[in-house]
Amino acid sequence: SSYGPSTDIQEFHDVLKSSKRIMALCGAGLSAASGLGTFRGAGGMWRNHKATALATPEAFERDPGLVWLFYSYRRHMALQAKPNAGHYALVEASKRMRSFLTMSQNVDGLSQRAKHPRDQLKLLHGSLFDIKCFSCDYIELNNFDDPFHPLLAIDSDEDARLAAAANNGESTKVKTKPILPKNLPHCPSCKTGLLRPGVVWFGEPLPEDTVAEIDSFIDEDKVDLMLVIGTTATVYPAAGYVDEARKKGARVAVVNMDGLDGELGAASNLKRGDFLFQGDAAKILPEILK
Ligand code: BJW
Ligand code: ZN
Repeated sequence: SSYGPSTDIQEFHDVLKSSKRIMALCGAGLSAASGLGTFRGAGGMWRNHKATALATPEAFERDPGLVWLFYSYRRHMALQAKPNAGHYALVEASKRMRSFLTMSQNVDGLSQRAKHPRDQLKLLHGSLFDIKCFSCDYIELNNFDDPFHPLLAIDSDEDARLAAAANNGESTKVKTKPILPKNLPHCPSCKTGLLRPGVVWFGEPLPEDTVAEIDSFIDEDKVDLMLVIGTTATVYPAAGYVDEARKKGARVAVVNMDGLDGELGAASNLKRGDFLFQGDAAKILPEILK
């Protein structure tokens, strides 16, 4: 309706040009054009498991081998993938506008590989390539071993085929060969804990320093524009930043595939003065951030 969000690129350019402080919240849809799956809707399955059901400490305690195989597949796919034009458009805009803070929920490392200015990129949910101990504080950054451990080698073509079938609604009965926990990689520091991917699972706190840096950016001054890119904005506290930016005066611009359909956190309450660009972020971001 005429009271809904604008889809006018020229109007968005005017807002962008006059914006001094900008934030972006990114999600899995930013990397979709690079060939990586999303969590909800089409793309949210691995073998016969929901991706979100594997992203919990409880799943890891129940079957660490299964959860590791899922992350081994994700590490492999992310390493094979390349940053897309959406990642690069964010990098270019960030270099032009130093008060542009990007918060990414993605763990795939693609923004880093696109050379996003480090101090303007906040990783909310960690990284597939950080390795932590499930029991102690041990952490190793930037481990790109693929596979991470010989037992975690996966047939990525077969997994990709199964994912495509499951996401098509076909029932895929896959029996994943169990891996005994004692055979999984253990912590070099405490020796007893299992190693795990350095991502943030449901029920776990986001990195404290990262949250503090974002809070201080928001507290510092008003925010002019909040971009919500390729995310359903249904996972907290990440999704909460959209409202926090709004409270600081920001207009909201949503870029995603679903538009106003579905049960979207961020796009469901767009108002006059806001923007909605429906489609592929790899195509839209270079156009709107020019
Ligand atoms: C395209 C596209 C294209 C497609 N172009 N677009 C308040 C209320 C209710 C619940 C809670 C609350 N606060 C906390 C909670 C609990 C929970 C939570 O939020 N639950 C909700 C589900 C309700 N939150 C937590 O548990 C968080 N921790 C926490 O709160 O800790 C508190 C604590 C404090 C102190 C001590 C202890 C605890 C942690 C949340 C961690 C989320 N982790 C995951 C997994 C990360 C590892 C991994 O990658 O495996 O993060 S879950 C998963 O969801 C992943 C994602 O980052 C996240 C968001 O998903 P995303 O990116 O939005 O993907 P999708 O699939 O949802 O959306 C894709 C979008 O792309 C769609 O919009 C498409 O249209 C679009 N798209 N193709 C553009 N080509
Ligand atoms: Zn340990």
